[in-house]
Amino acid sequence: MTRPTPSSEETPTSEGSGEKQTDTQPKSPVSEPKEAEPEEIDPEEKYRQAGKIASQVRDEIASKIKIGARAFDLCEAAEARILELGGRLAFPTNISINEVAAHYSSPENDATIIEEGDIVKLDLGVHIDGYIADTALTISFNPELEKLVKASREALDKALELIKPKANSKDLGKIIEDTIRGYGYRPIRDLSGHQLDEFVLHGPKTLPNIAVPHGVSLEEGEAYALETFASTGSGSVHDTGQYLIFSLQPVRKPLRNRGARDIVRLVAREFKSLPFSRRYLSKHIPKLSLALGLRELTTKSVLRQYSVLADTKGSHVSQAEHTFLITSDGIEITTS
Ligand SMILES: [Co+2]
Repeated sequence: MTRPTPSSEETPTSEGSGEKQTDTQPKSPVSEPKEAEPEEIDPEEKYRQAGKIASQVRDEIASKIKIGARAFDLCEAAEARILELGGRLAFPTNISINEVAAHYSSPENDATIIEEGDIVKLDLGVHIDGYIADTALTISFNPELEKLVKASREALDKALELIKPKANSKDLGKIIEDTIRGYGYRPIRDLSGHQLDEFVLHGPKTLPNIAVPHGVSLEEGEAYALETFASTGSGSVHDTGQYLIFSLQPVRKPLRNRGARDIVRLVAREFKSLPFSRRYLSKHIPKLSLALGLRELTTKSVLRQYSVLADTKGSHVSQAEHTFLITSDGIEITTS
């Protein structure tokens, strides 16, 4: 799941960006190498387990993305399978079609069906005890868009080849942009890959899709999701004003609606600060309470809402994404 770049941010690179919320979330200290209890599995191994489940589910669901398939069924199937394999949801499964680049996760009673000519992005997330795997692929039902699918995939592969301790995000952005432009498309400049941390999906360091003047250094021991977006449109996304994904913010406010209090209790228990879908809530909260509760919580900024993001109408967007760890001698891709 991508990190939108706040419009005030000139270079999508550093801490101190507009997205303060993620910085203030409580971070548990990463486990010290001191005498850990023998039962305790180290974070790297949890990243690996999450990655294994995420890649398996991604590939299984990819084979179910067909003309006539319902977006709702694909989201539900992916999430059920993640849980069945022993993972938890790091964010709701996204099925974003055509000019929609990101953050579309079917609402309850979604009638969206995959049609001939569509280009479909599947983006899913798994965590094991807060250690996240985030991966995406694109399937095209339009032969003319095969090249677009290849462009984001090749950009991702080339950028991954540059990863090692001290790699700079500006070099990644440059090779992503050059590769996608080489195919005659535009990279989406306001979407970025992102650092991962325990129960933190969008960490402070970002990985831009474009060349930027100043980057950040990637360090050994860090985890990232690198995602590339190629577009036949403007290369920029806008908020469509549709909100299907939310996350709980670290604020406490008095709440008037019972639905609002129920939502907070459920989400704090099941997702902590990780994103969740409206579809999930609809299974546990009655319709009217859900509508009133969501309204109060978003108005009071207790919930952050992620708008569905789209490029220009009629354009097409492809995406590719892997999660990786930076090791002493390079990279370990957890979702390959
Ligand atoms: Co992501």
